[in-house]
Amino acid sequence: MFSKYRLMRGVFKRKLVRESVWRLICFANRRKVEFFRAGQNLSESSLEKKLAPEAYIEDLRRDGAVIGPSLSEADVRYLRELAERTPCFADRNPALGFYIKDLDAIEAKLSKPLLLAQYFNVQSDPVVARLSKDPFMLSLAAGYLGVEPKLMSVNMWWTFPVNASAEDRSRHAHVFHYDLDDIKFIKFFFYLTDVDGDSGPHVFVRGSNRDIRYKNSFLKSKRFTDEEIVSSYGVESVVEVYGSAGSCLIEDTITLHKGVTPLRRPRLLLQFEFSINIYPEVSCVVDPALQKIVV
Ligand SMILES: O=C(O)CCC(=O)C(=O)O
Repeated sequence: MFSKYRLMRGVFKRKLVRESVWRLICFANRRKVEFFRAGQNLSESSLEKKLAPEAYIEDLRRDGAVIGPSLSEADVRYLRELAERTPCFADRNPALGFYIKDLDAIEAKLSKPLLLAQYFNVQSDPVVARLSKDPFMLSLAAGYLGVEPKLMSVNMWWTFPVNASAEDRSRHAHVFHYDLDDIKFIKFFFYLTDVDGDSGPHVFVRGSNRDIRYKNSFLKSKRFTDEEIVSSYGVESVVEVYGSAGSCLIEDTITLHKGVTPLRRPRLLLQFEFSINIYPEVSCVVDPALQKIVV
C-alpha cells in the first residue's frame, strides 16, 4: 500500500536530496531549536558520565556513531526486571508472545532456535517514559537533527545465541544494512546486559554515514555481506561496540551497521529513536488486542 513512509523512503534514498531538504528544514527551524535546547535542564538528566551534548555531536557527524553516557545502575536493574515480567514476542510477531523464562517452550513450539524476541509498547512504562524525555537525549537529538525532536519509537529486544538461518539473520538486522527511517534521525542504544565479542555486539562502519561507497560498487540491495563491507571500507572502519550493562551508543543508523548473532550469552537492548517526522511503520506500538501469549 502507498503510504507517507514509503513515499519518504523513495524520495530520500539519494543523499543529495536528503541533505538539501534537511538543510532547508534546519534553516527554517534554527530559532525554534535554540529555544527548545535552552529549555532542557541538563542537570535533571539521569544519564551518568556525560559531557555537554556538543562534545558528542561532532564525532557523531564525522563517524556516524559515538559512545554516549550510561544509564544508572538502578535504571538497568528496573529495566531487566521489566523484561522478566512483561511478555516479549518471537520474531516480532504479536501472535507469538511469551515470557522470557519460557524461551525453551517457545522454541519447541516454533521448532526452531529463536534469534530475536521484541517487546511492544514499552514507551508506556513510567521509567521508559521518563527516559524518553531525558533532557540530555532531547538536547543532543535537537542539536543533531536541527529541529525539536519527535520520539519515533522505543524498542526493547533480546537476541539469543543460536545457529540462526540466513533468512532470520537478514530479517533481524544481523547483516550489514542502513536504515532510512526519516530525512534525519538518531538512535540511542542502551545495552541492558554486558556485551563483549561473545554476546552479540552492535557493529557499525565508521564514516559510512558520509562516505557512500556502496552506491556504484555494490548492487542496489540494502543488505551487504561482511566481505563487501571490508573490501569497500577496510577492516579498520568496522567497529564492534562492547560495553557493560547500561552503556550507550548514539548512532545515526543511516551509517552501515548490523547486530552480531551472540555466540554464548543473550543480549538485551533498549533503543530510543528521535526524528523530524514520525511514521507508524517504525513505531513499536501494537494494539494489545492483537497480542497473544502462546506458551
Ligand atoms: O541489533 C543490533 O545491534 C542492530 C540493530 C539495528 O540494525 C537497528 O536498530 O537498525
